[in-house]
Amino acid sequence: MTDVAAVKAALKTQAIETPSWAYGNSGTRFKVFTQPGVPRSPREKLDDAAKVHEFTGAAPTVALHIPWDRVDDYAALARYAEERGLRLGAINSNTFQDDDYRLGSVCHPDAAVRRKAVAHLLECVDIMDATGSRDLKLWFADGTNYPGQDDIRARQDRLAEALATVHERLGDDQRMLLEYKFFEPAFYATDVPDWGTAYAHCLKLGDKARVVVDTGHHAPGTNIEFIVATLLREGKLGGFDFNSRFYADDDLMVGAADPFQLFRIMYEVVRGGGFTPDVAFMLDQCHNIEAKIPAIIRSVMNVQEATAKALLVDRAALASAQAAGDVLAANAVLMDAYDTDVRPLLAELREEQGLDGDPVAAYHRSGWAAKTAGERVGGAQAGWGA
Ligand code: AOS
Ligand code: ZN
Ligand code: ZN
Repeated sequence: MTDVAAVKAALKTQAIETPSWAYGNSGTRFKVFTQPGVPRSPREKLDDAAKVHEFTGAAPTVALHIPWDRVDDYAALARYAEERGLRLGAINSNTFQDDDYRLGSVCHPDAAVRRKAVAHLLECVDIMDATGSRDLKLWFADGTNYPGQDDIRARQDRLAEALATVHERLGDDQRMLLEYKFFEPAFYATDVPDWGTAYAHCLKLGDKARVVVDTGHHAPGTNIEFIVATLLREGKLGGFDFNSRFYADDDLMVGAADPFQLFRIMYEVVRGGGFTPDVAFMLDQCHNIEAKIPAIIRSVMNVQEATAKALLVDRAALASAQAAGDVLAANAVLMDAYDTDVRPLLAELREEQGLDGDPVAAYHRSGWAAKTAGERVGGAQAGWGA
């Protein structure tokens, strides 16, 4: 038996961070599609994010990307967010867009390029000071395309040195989240390809360094929930970049490709005591062909649904089936939770919070899409191609 009131109370505390870049135009390397009403500035991205929060009640923070969200006054941007009921979330660095980074950034063989990359990361921490953000999210495009191109071990040494400099600069309440990705844009050897490499660096760095799991950054068939369980056990799970993949780093809506995988991940989060603000639930998605705000609302709802199912797992029944070695009964307990239709429970929960039970329908009724399509001309590209 599970306590539905406790499940609801837990769900009310869940916060899902939306990424500023998901509000902008995006595409693949073949074509960036423009959509009407797309934000032209960081402030307009926040206006859209405020709509997602208004209708879901579960998306109070927005991740920024530097330089895509560069402004003169970050404290003023934070105040702008606050006026809309939002806070600025993780600061995402960019050490992949300059010509200088052809052979890497913090792992580059040239010390001058490494200095430039580290200076950018330190600038991101300055921005965190101004915005009040807790997390610096680090994803490095560094790697090599050909065997022998550079020394794999020397690149790890350079990475460790850069990370240590940034870790040293972090304030008491700040953290760095190191993201891994098994390939792309480097095709032979990526410098942070997997959770083990990220974990090894974070372990050496210290308590402010955590691993972030982007659900789209694994080889097909990888058991992501096992990684989540392991990182939680070691106290090193910093958070998630949620999205879905069919093939590579597809950045589709979380829970769209494999809602069962998302449930299994959320179950390990709940089981491992990770359902706390220490583990950041962030989206890292691009909406190339679908309407962006409804897609982001849908994504928030998908995370909520997977979480609700994970919270509904009858842990006592599962433990006794496991202890009895009853394989089928144990599996059935998990599947019973997964097969529960939690949509009525979530609609009820939203209504208790004074929200519409159906956030997508409420958004469509709000007229925001038509209003912005009329007012915003020449929407900005997210800055992200693929
Ligand atoms: C890249 O593949 C990573 O997923 C990054 O987390 C992210 O998409 C990028 O840094 C945008 O900020
Ligand atoms: Zn990511
Ligand atoms: Zn990615």
